[in-house]
Amino acid sequence: MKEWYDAIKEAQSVEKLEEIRISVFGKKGVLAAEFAKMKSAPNDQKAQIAKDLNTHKSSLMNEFTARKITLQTLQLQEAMKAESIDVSLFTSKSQAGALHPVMETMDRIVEYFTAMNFAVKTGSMVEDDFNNFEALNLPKYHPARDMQDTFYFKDEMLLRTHTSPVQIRTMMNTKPPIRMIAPGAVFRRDYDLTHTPMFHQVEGLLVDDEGKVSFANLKYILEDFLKYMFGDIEVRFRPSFFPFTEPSAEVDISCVFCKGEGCRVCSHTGWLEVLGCGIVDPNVFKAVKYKNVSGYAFGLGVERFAMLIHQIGDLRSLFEGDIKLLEQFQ
Ligand code: 2U9
Repeated sequence: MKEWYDAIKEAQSVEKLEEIRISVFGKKGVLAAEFAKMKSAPNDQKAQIAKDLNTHKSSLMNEFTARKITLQTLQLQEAMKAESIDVSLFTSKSQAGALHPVMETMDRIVEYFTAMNFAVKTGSMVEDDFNNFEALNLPKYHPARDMQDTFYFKDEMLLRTHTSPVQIRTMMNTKPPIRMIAPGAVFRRDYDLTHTPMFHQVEGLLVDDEGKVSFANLKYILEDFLKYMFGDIEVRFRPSFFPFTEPSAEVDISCVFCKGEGCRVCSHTGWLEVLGCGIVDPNVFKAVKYKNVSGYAFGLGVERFAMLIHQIGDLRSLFEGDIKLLEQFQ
C-alpha cells in the first residue's frame, strides 16, 4: 500500500491524481482487488483483513482529498497569474466628460440665488402671447415688441423670447410673497458675433407687501452676486428702460480684462454691461391680479457671463461643439 500513498503525495497534476484515483478506488482498482483476495483468506483472519483494508481506504481517501485541494489551488494560482492585468501599464488618454461652460456658469448663478433662498422655477419654451408679452406690459403694436424679434408658430404661439413667462405663470398660480429665479433657454431671431438664435437667461423676481421692496434691496443683492461671480470688481447702475420695470437700470462691472483701464473688449470705456433690472411695473401686477404688493426683477444672459469668466471672444464658438474648445473646460 505504501507505494499508493507515495503516488498520491507525489502526483504533480489534477489529471495525474485522477488516474491514480481510478487505479486505487476504481472498480478494477487495487482496493477492489485486495477486498476480492480477502474472500479466499482463512475465515478467522477475514475480519482483521477487512478492518485493515477499510483503515487504508479511508486514509488513502484523506490523502487523496488533501492532495486534490493542493493541486487545484496551485492550478488556480497559475491561471490567475497568467490572466493578471497590470493596471499600472500605460494606456491611451481617457476621454472624461465635463459640463459645457454655459451650464457650468448657469449652475454657479443658480447656486448663488438658491443660497439666498430663491426658488428655482422652469416652464415651457413654447409660449403664448399673453405670458410672453401682454402680461409684461407689452401690448400688441407696442413699439417695445420690436426690441425682440420673435419666432412665431400659428395661433399666436411662439418660442419664448425671455424666461419672464415663468414668473408670470408662477404669480398666476401662487400667492405673494415670491422669491424665485427662472433659468433656461430663450429664442430670438438674431445671429452675429454677439447674438445666437438660442441662448440662456436667468431672470429673478421678488415680490412682497407694498412698500417692502426697494431699489436699495435690489442694488445690494446684485452687487453681492456680481462680486461672487467675478471677484474683485466695481459695480455701477445706469438708468435704463424696460417695459416690465419702472424705474429700470442696466448694471455694469469694471472690465475684467483691463481692470477698468480701457481695452478693445470694453470699447475703451472700462465698463462691461452684464445685467438689466428694475422695480416691477404696476401694470405687470395688474395683469396677474396682484394687489398691494411691490417687487424687483432682474435678467441676465448666461452666455455673456460665461464669455467674460472664461475670456471667450466669439459667442458662436460656444455652440459649435468643437472638442478643442470644450477640452479646455475639463
Ligand atoms: C417679470 C417682471 C419683470 C426681468 C428683467 C431685464 C431687466 C433685462 C436682459 C438681460 C440681458 C435680457 O438676456 S438679456 O438680453 N434682461 O435687462 N430683465 S428686468 O424683468 C421682469 C421679468 C418678469 C414678471
